[in-house]
Amino acid sequence: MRTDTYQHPDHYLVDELLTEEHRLIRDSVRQYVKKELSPIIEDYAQRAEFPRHILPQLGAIGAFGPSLPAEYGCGGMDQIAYGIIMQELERCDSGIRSTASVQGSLVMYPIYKYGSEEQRRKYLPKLATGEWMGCFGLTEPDHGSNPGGMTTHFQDKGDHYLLNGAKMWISNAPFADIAVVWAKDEAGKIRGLIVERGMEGFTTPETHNKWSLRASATGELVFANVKVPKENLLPNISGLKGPLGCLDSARYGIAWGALGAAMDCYDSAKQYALQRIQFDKPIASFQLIQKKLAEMLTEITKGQLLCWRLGVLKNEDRATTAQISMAKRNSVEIALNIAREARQIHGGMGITGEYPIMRHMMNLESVVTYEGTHDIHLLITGMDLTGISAFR
Ligand code: TGC
Ligand code: FAD
Repeated sequence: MRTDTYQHPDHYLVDELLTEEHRLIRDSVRQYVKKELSPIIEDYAQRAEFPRHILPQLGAIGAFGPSLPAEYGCGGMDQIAYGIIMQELERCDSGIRSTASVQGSLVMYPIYKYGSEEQRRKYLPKLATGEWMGCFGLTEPDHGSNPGGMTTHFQDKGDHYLLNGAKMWISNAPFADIAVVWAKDEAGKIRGLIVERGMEGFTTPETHNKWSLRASATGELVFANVKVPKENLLPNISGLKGPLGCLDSARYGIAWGALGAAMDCYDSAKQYALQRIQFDKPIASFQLIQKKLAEMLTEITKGQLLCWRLGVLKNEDRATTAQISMAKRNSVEIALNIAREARQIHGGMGITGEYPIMRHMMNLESVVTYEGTHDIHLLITGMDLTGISAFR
């Protein structure tokens, strides 16, 4: 069992940009992670198992839908608080952050934003505590980067909808109580439906043999003539902008979160370099090791400032999709680079579960692909600056 000796890097005193409330939230989540998650995460990842017992704990610390309104049992916090919580969770493991960001940004957010008042009251309070868990079904086997091509569809059968199709790579699917599913109606319009576990014809087979996000449960959603009650349609949205709007929120959380993984790798590498003796000296005394650490900290610092500024813009409702894309892409890229450099600093020990490095590195290989791949985010930025879409 690993003792968590993490020390947060803050070279530019970014903490001073946070409010007292932000710092309190950060400290309480960090304390929770150190006490409850860090000691167990490596074992769960090695066993490729999601620690389900932590779900009520994540609910209790406010990790599910923290920036949604308190009247639905949610945190009522601002966007920076949301980012900080995702960062502290991903500092432990991207899979834990994944569970929380899917629940908050991809399940609770669309129910809040696009749902009816009855749907909000029925689902949000239970999702906020973790009593119910949700998943988000957008990606299909043949439609990943291009979700608009989806073939999952439903027909209006008078008193219900009949849903057919399949979704793939769905985080939380194997244990989710509900799924927010994006499917085409008879006119080919994309709509959102809330599908509940237990509905006949709805199954969620688990995806096995992952080398990445091993402590997160991933699965398929299969719909074989599922009768979905009409009141389960999200009434206030139609078109691809529905799911893409949710992605803006989740990608924002990942921008903060991936930096958490980067900071954990950096901190572990720094501590290791100061203790590890070679040629009768700590390896931290060699210029090549210092170069690695200095470059890591420089990228982390730039990332911290980018995320903080994006949080301010998001609080003011001014953050654009392209700004969010840039931050998600940047954070994951630097986190992957930092994980690789940190692995080298740890030498052979870096490949073992004694240190968190390889787990972060493998996790980040999913993070760089989901919520829009690295190249899709580059193209979103390219489209924003040229006005020309290069997707097709
Ligand atoms: P395009 O024609 O550009 O847009 C279609 C409509 O959507 C609007 N729109 C947005 N609205 C809100 N937020 C956004 N971010 C939006 N982006 C676009 C757009 O204005 C348009 O509206 P309207 O009214 O004109 O219809 O769409 P496109 O088909 O060309 O695709 C654009 C592209 C490639 C950027 C988009 O499809 C995309 O982002 N692809 C990546 C797919 C993706 O990110 N999938 C993620 C699946 S969920 C996931 O991975 C969860 S992992 C979670 C975890 O475990 O943490
Ligand atoms: P593809 O779209 O087939 O892309 C393959 C390659 O082609 C990529 O490098 C891509 O950048 C490139 N490419 C594609 N189009 C273009 C283009 N126009 N120009 C240049 N290059 C292009 N989805 C959900 O809906 N819900 C979830 O909860 C969820 N969780 C996930 C969890 C995990 C662990 C993983 C791995 C994925 C998850 N996803 C989820 C799916 C994820 O969003 C998709 O994997 C991602 O959008 C990419 O789709 P794809 O895998 O089909 O790759």
